Amino acid sequence: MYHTPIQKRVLTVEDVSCFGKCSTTVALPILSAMGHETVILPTAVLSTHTGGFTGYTVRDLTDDIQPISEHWKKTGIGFDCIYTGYLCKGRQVALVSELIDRVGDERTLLVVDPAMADNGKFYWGFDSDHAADMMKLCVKSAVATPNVTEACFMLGEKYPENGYDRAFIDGLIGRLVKAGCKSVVLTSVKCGDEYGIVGYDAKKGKPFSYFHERIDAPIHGTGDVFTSVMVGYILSGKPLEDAARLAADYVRETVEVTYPYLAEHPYGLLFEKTIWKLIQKDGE
Ligand code: PXL
Repeated sequence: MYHTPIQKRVLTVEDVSCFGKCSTTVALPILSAMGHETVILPTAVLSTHTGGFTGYTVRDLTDDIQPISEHWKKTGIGFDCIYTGYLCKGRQVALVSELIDRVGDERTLLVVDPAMADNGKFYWGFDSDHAADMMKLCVKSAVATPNVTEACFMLGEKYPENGYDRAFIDGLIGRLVKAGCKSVVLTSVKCGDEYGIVGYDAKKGKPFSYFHERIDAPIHGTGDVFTSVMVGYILSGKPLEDAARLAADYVRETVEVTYPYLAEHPYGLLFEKTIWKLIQKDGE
């Protein structure tokens, strides 16, 4: 039951937003379509995600993290990957860090998406203390996937409201690595008319970037779709840069498919229309 030779097993640690497509409700279908076994640890249950909705309910599941993970440890369940996303503010982040030590081992790839902010603003309820906590988790990870806003906030810097250039982005990655991050994939990078990712592969000691023509469609959960697909490809054996490029292509195509329907479907990506492209036959 520990690690299974049949498929890779990935634990997602993030909220369940019952309505609205983000976090667990996109990670599970995507990772399953890509052939991986999924295990979930819901960090909170919300009636909807917090983008564009008001009056949503939030049940914080912080107190369940330790008993659930202790049971897994006793049962001998191991993970090829632990992928953390949206976490609640406060002691939950440290408890997730302890969970990683409890059920992860040297074979477990830790991917941290510090989902907490975008477009220069924190999501509802988050602040600079949470950004500092998320930075600690990113330092622990093998791969961190902040967007530009999250990277700035984790470094205690201001988001450049009036725009930035490529030198700023390269500097941001340099400062994250200097602070202890290993591989980094910076998402939502807007340079001129282009939109894309800039990364650093710590295994290869190599920077990389990948840009597309820009489409302005700020849709909640886009980062979750990106990281889920990237994790899926990494677990299928792709090097980080290839996995990140393929994930960026998938997100780009799915944004294009969603764009005409944004008025009636503003709360998430129409990933169900493109998910078939992620289905992989064994060995691919
Ligand atoms: O990663 C996006 C996300 C995840 N979970 C919740 C959110 C958001 C974005 O707003 O509100 C609850």
